[in-house]
Amino acid sequence: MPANQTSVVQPQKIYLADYTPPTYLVEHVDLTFRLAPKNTRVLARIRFVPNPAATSRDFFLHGELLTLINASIDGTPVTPTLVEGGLSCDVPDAPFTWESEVEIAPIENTALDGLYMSDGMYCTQCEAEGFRRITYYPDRPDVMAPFTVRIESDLPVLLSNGNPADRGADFAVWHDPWPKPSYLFALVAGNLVAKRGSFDTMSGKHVDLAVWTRPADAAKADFAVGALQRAMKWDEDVYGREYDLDVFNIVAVSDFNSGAMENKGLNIFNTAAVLASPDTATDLDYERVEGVIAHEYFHNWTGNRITCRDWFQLSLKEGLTVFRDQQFTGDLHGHATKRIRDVIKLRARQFREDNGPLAHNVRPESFVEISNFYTGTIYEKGAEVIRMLRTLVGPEAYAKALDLYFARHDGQAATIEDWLQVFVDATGRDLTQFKRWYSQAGTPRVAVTEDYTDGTLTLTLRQTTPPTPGQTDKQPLVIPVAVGLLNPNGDEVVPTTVLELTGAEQTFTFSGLASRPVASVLRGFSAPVILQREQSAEELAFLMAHDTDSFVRWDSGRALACQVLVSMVRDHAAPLPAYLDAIAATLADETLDPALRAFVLDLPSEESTAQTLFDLGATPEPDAIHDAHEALKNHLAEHMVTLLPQVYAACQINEAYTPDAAQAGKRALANAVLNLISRNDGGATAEMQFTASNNMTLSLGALHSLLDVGQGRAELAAFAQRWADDRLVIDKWFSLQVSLAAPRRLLAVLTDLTGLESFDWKNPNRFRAVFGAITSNPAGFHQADGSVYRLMADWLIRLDSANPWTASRLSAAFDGWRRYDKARQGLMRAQIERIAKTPAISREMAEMVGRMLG
Ligand code: 0A1
Ligand code: ZN
Repeated sequence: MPANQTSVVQPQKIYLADYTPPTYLVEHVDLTFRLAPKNTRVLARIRFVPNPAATSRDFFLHGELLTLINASIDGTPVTPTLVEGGLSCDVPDAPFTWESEVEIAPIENTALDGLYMSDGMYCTQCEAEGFRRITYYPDRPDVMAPFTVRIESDLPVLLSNGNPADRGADFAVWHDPWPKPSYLFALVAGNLVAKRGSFDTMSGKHVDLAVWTRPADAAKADFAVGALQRAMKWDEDVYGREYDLDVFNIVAVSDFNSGAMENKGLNIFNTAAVLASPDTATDLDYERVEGVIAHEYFHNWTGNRITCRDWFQLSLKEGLTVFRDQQFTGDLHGHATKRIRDVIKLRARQFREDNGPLAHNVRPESFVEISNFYTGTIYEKGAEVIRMLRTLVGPEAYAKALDLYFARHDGQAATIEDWLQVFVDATGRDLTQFKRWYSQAGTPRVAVTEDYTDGTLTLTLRQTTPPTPGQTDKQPLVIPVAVGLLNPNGDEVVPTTVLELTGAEQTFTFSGLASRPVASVLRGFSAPVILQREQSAEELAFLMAHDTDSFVRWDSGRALACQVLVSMVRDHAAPLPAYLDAIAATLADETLDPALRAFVLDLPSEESTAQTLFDLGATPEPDAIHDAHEALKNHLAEHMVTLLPQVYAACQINEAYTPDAAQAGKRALANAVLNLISRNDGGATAEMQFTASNNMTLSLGALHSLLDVGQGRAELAAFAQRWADDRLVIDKWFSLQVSLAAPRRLLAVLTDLTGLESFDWKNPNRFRAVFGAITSNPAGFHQADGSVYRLMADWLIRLDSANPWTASRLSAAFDGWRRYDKARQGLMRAQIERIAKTPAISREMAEMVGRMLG
């Protein structure tokens, strides 16, 4: 190792290849909770039976941060051996009943993992390995059992999984008949109110629905009830999946590490992912709330009834459930906008991950902490893999394979192999090569070249995947490339055709053409790849104007914007007139959906321009990139000075607010146009919009535009005052100031914001509002003196001591460190190493920084 490198000790890894079946299975679990903030008692009575498939009879129960009070086997007290991470004990080689009593302190649980408290309410988060902080148990997903839970507390609302079984003045009993792994266990106790609804299933079963909130949030829960009903209906109509309990409860909690959790019959949600009202939530928030509710509900079949054998299979439930929620949102609100939004997210989150030190397989082969693998790769790339599978086999065969999956694996803990096998059995297709998508990391590049001779177009596709950590040798994948051809007059001559690229290089021909066509490639973003294609500005503008595929129309605009930005940064060139004209033409086209026109105005992020430059062999210079983006927006504003106010006027809405796609599209366009108008009028229109707005979409859009042009101080203050009691809105206030701070002011802004009393850093939403927003201000983050790196590292270290889950995911902000100049690399590396060497850093954080340095 070179002298200037420091070694960082990596914590112990576990490997997929080391999987062994559980030694004992569980027939039934009985839990009693005597709730108290500092000393909750948990009594467990667990019926174990030897697993015939096991290779040993060693008995080990996971347990962390538990004080064992007593334990017995079949009524006889035992003294187990306590070891790090759990206990072992001599047990019979026959069925037996284990009983234990432990004490835990939910009020001290700042990690929000296991049983914890939020606003005086008890709640749980057990995925992936939180149940072991509640009681001793084989806390692994392939141990499934029915649970009976008794909660003793004088709090008014006491909830757990399954159906209500008994209720007294100070206790409640719940029974969940469906065998489940411990990660799906949940308990809630608090002073909550319910918005109620109901759903009659396709076989006529009545289900009571409730969304539980703090009393102050009651008015924001109506939308969630409707969203849940829509999700339940859709899963019956499209996947034939029916709900299987008498009740379905959702609880909103302010302190939550993630978006939401699919616990059986008792979903627990971050308030941000479930509450919505027109004056506090944006259109995007509404879409997200509906999507997350659907996602968690869909897990009831893809995750709960069929769960994962081990955590390496995480994408089995997550990739599939994301794909299902994407289909749902597309069906309800339009596939064109949904697809574009999903691709923007995939490229920002997953492509970035795949291109850096944190790249990993959709099915990882080793990890230290599974909590570090709730990633864009497991979720979004996992969903893309399923989308490709559906494209390759077709919708009917996909439906047949899914029916087989549910029939064959209901009640089981399954693997990726099981998943692929149902496709093999339903279609007869060989998926050996396709399976590489699960075992090969990195984003494939697909280079496209074309040749036209005598009425025949030959497309040559060549695939390569760059090396990723620990994986230098990449094999060709099966890549479905959807292609269509247009005549020079804009008519489609060859409709969408899916080319199957399986070799490193392949050619495809289209003959009988009357003239040289324009090829529209990767329609609908048919595979998660980076297209490498030399295209003239004219051709891109042509596709923007004429393609029948809305994704390619939009993406051609993106590709053109990328070219323009790169030449502005590298050559200080003025933006191509062809680009400005194409944008103006799209914006003026009233036949186009306003939502799609809004997307066309949305420039690639500064982060993505940095990656593009890096891919071209240049060292990205964050300030220059920021200046180019600003300059391009100014050029666009100037170029469309008369058009912008016309479009703005045309998308004003006079009816009452609804979050539906038609209204949301108009507001998105109004806000996008306003952003450019502000560059021409110094923010005058935005001030008016801010004052007149009666919904959060337009208020926030106006504030965004004002901050973008260095205005908005008074509006920010008014906003803070008006929403002082609404944490979710104040999160937006924090976020906006960080993401839109002038780069040189970011350090001061962060120092001010983190000094406020309202900066409750232990609340994950508030911490994320500030430090999660930094990545959308790259020129601010990459200040040449390294001051923002240092501040960020200070706060990550601080948060890590309280909440490793949230801290370690936000540490990924440093993952692009090798892309920058030597000075910045050194500064970032120094901070990553400082985190790594901090005494008592969590295993989660140690793994993340270790991988980033590795
Ligand atoms: N299964 C959940 C995601 C989730 C994972 C971990 C958590 O712990 C902090 C919470 C939620 C989902 O996919 O929605
Ligand atoms: Zn999920």
